Amino acid sequence: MEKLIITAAICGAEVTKDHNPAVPYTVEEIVREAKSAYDAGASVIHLHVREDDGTPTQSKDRFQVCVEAILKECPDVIVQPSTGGAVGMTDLERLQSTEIVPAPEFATLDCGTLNFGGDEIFINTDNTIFNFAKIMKERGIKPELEVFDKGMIDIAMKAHKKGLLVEPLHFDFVLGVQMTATVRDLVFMVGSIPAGSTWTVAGIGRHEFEMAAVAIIMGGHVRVGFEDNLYLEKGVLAKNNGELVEKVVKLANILGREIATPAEARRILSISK
Ligand code: KMH
Ligand code: ZN
Repeated sequence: MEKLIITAAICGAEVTKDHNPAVPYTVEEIVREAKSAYDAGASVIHLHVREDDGTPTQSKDRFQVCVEAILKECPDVIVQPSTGGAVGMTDLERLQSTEIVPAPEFATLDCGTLNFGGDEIFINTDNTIFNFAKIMKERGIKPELEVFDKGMIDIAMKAHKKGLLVEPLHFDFVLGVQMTATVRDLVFMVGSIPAGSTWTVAGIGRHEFEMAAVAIIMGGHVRVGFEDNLYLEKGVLAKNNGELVEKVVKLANILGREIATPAEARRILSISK
């Protein structure tokens, strides 16, 4: 089995310091959280950025500053900017994170529209998805295909049929938002992607570590972090993202799976730096 790639989704766009005071907003806080995750064993940092007051932004300048500041402290880490941004942002706003220099190695590509809780809808029409895929291909950015249900795998395959994606494909199954997060769900999703693809699972909320344990056993990869879950265990807020990564490292040690370095993660994901 390949070594385990741990992605840390350190910030997100929806969680706030009211949920957990360690949620980062400023550049310094974002670097602090990225470093805590990297030091604990994360090889990929999934990045959203904020204004100093916590407002989510996709500003190219803010991404540029944050990515450079993270790479100063974690020189070999893979930074994966979000192109999802926050609910309600326009496509052009969202794409700014792909415009930094040099272009990111990796970025998210959300593969469908979904209910995001309450009255919120996160909109990704087919044309948005195809356009984002085309731009990412032109810029040499590997997409992580964010799929929140099985239909989104099918939409990703439509983009692939159009020649907009390059194999091997990499999927992130985000379970516990639009569809439930059970072992049966994860096995179904893994069985629905093309042979030779790689995958990560992000279990939302209390599902984070259950899904992590199953992925470790199945040979997939794991995403944790404040974007998805704020708690180390029931009723105990994590002090930093590093604690969430450490817990995955402990699970992997118990289950006999080694942790990938960023260089090993690049090889497993076919990312050339
Ligand atoms: N914040 C969500 C609306 C991504 O990063 O690509 C979108 C999201 C997915 O988090
Ligand atoms: Zn995200």
